[in-house]
Amino acid sequence: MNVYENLIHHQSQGLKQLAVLIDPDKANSEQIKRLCHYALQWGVDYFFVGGSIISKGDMSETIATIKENCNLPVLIFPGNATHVEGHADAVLFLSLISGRNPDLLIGQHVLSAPLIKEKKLEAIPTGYLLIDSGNVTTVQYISNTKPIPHDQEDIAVSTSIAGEMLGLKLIYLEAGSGAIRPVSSSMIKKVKNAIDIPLIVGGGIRTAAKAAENFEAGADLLVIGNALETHPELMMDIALIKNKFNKAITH
Ligand code: 1GP
Repeated sequence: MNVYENLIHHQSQGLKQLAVLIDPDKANSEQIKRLCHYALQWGVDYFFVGGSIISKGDMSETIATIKENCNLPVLIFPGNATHVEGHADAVLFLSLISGRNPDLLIGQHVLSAPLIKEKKLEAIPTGYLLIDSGNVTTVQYISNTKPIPHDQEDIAVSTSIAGEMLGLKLIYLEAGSGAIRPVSSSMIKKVKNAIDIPLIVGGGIRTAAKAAENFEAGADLLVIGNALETHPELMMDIALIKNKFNKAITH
């Protein structure tokens, strides 16, 4: 089963999933090892690797360290075409559909597609929606796009439907790494009700209560990054929430 088939398999049964995001600029190998250990212990489903800017870190080293320490699927979460690397299990082939920057709608894709094909990397076409979070996040600044206002749920819904109609296979509602205000439950609920493809939510999730609220609202997969850099043990609390949801479905 490839990564997308696994996502669909879980979504079709109403099972929730959890991804840990590692920013190669921020995590050293000791931290990655610790995250891998916790992830295996508590039942994380995927590692995402990436960030808007990677300056001092190394994508391939980060992926190699994860692979040495656990067998979880690693998905590249690219900021641009230079972040694509052959040793991952899949790449989120992101179209920033909330924005109107052609480079992030098709430009970087043209640059990275031949390498993805050559490396036989699984590309998962993903509609990426940046939602305003109360502060200017790195992704907002670097992408040079305007986020969808936090309370403009209809725009998020229309954009997600359009993404699905264009053939994208996932919708990712993103408040931005370290967001002060995460995506609202109400927006998650409305988007979830409008699409059939799996829904990823991330940005600024730093408590188990918020994770529970997001799963309840309809997120199929949550992505947690920033908060684990300082509190890796939070992974356990959030994984327990996920396991509780999934147990309720399988029992
Ligand atoms: C960012 O959605 C991810 O792209 C995760 O955000 O780092 O705030 O958890 P955090």
